[in-house]
Amino acid sequence: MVRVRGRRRRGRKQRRIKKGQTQFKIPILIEDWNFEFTKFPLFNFLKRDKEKTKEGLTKTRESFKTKIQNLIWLDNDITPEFWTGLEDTLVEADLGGEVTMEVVDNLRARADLERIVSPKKAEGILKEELIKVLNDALPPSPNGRGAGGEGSKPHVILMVGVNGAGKTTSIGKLAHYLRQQNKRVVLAAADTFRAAAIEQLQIWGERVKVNVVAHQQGADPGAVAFDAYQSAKANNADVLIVDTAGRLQSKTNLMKELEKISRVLQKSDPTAPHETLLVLDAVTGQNGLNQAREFKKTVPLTGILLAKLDGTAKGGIVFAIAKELKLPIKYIGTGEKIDDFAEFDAKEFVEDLFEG
Ligand SMILES: Nc1nc2c(ncn2[C@@H]2O[C@H](COP(=O)(O)OP(=O)(O)OP(=O)(O)O)[C@@H](O)[C@H]2O)c(=O)[nH]1
Ligand SMILES: [Mg+2]
Repeated sequence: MVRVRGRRRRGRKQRRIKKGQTQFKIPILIEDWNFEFTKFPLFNFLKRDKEKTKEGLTKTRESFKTKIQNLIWLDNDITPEFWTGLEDTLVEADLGGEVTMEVVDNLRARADLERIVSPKKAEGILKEELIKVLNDALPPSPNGRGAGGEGSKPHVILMVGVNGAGKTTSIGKLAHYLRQQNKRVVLAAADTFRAAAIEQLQIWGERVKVNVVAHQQGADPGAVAFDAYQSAKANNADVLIVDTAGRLQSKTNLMKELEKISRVLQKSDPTAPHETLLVLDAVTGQNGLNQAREFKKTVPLTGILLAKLDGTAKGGIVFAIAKELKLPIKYIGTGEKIDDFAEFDAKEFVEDLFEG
């Protein structure tokens, strides 16, 4: 039995699913998919999007920029202190030892070659080198199309990650983001484990006006994903996003459950899921990177969604993630609100660290 959420608002009492309660499969009638699009001319939305991202990076920028600026105004000439100060700043921003060494070595080599003696001029090259780290590490990933998923409809995105990383919230924000681009979205409440997880996703569904396919708590997540796919297909949806329960990378049985969800989806579309995004909590810094390493060993990840970048001054973790994991950072979360979300752009990210 399946429970399908429409855009109609229902009372809390009605929304709650009690154990053993019968739920009926409701054919989805999707009117008003594009209801609010005219309110958001694309240009305004992109502009607002950029401002929001910049705002979300305030903590990292303030710490990073102040230190860089102090170095730059330290002296008229590049001195040995400049190089050690730069190294410390990059390490403190959580870029990691490997990235820091690469950036500083390249910058030194270029400063020698191009006879750059002033720290102010070195700033421009530093930006270029930082962008290069991201671009070199990240394979180009066309928006919304993962490997093997060319043209698949619905395009299926599986969200995975440890408990509390920000999966469900990010799904809500991503659904909103896609809706603004006239995409039809369906959500699958395949976290049937945590109490109130289904309801949390349904609340997001109502907020962003997309349908949520859910069973009851304790149900098989694979079965939810299967039904959600059928529903998305029947309604000609562009994107299906599957929420999953938080799990530790070390729990083999839970990791196997993710494989099962994928296998079940493949019954409907052998190329699904087209994207498997690991949601990482930026606040956990280098620890998050360890988690990601382990996840990557057992789940075929296609990209990273880095949530809670607003909550840390160590946004430099972006560079360490890119370098180490060699996975595209597809999206970033910069707050708890519906539009605290953006597609990741290497150049803009680096500019945001220096500007403002
Ligand atoms: N500041 C901030 N908070 C966030 C962001 N994304 C998520 N959160 C908060 O992080 C907490 C956990 O978010 P969830 O979306 O429930 O995380 P989850 O990964 O689905 O958690 P489980 O389902 O329990 O594994 C919530 O309080 C969210 O509001 C973000 O980008 N910035
Ligand atoms: Mg969740």
